[in-house]
Amino acid sequence: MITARSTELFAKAKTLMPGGVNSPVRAFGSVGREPLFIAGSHGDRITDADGNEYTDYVCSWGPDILGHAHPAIIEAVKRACDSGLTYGACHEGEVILAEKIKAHFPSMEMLRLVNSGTEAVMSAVRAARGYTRRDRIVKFAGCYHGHSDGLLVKGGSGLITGSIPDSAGVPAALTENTLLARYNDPDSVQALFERCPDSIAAVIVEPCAANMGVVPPKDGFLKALRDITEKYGAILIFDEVITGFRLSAGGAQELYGIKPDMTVLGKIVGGGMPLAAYGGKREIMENVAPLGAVYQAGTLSGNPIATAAGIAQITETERIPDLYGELDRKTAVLEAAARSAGLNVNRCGSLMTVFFTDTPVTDYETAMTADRNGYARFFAYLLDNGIYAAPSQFEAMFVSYAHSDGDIAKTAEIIAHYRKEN
Ligand code: HOZ
Repeated sequence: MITARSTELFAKAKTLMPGGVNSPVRAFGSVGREPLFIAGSHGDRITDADGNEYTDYVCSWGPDILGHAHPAIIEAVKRACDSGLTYGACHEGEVILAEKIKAHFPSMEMLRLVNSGTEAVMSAVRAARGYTRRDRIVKFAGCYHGHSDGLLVKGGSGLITGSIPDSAGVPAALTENTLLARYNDPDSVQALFERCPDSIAAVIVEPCAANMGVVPPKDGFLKALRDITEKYGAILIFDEVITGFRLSAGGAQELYGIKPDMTVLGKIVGGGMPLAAYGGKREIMENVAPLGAVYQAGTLSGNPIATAAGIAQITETERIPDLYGELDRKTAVLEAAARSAGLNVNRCGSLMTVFFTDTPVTDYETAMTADRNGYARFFAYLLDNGIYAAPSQFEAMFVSYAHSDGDIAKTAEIIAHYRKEN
């Protein structure tokens, strides 16, 4: 496979951007290859700058649930562009999208549109602190909630991948109110509340973790978080940036039947454009400016092009009968193939990770037993067979509705023939 143009672009990019990239994991650093530069995408395929085509299981880290360049979304964006790119003022698209989000996530009685998951989480935590008048928050080791200072503590995604669980450049004073608990271990949360019964504002969790690889919640874990936060008057925040509109139309909260106080959405909700949302109980959100004293703002928040893409994508998902059953069925084929090759798989709906460890992965510690070199070999094998998977052991494979049965079968066959000793 010739990748000369990608190599050339990467060489230039490295002189211009740290590591040659605008987000760390895409540098392919942990899989020992050079990144591919993508020139185009369509359906379940991406094409690199040298014209090589791959079946894509990254799907832009989740947003492309209907596949790349979905005609209805592209059309909606083009139409919106004709009316201008940004107003910095109110417009109807914001209202339509907010209404749609609320219809699927009734726990989001009021919400705000922002530009990225990082911004949404940062704002949700601030709203929770403002409402409760408490400073501490609880997060789980291995969960990733974007790159705001207070949440860069034992984070997943690029932080685990790059072995920098606690980022440099974050003053200790900004993380001293971040308490760490163990995923899937309600006792670790209970213990923190017993130590600080009156000062924890919120517990933030990925209801199905997907940034230390996919780690589904054990039975009763989310319910225990609901009970503990209720008992101590703290806010339960579900970070559904990945799981929202992916595990079901109403996200993990609908799938698992647990209602959080606040929710953060990103990725799918923006249809591939930079858009995210945070929201929750009306009494919490009424503290956000201009109604209340919790400040958060943004010139591009609720941008008309991004809202047009989000509305179009959600509308399309609503039109597909049994979308989530289909995604589950397709991903189950890949799971079965990986198991037949003797691989250790975690899957939740259309999210899946093959872990190179014999230990069942249920939290950060067990995820860390995975052999990164083993994953790097698997990644290289897939890439050389025309399959583009996450370039890190600690991310998810994303399956979209555009993945054809033929491509799924082909991928399954390739995975089934993988030998760990390769
Ligand atoms: N945070 C995203 C994955 N969970 C993006 C990773 C990257 O591009 O560095």
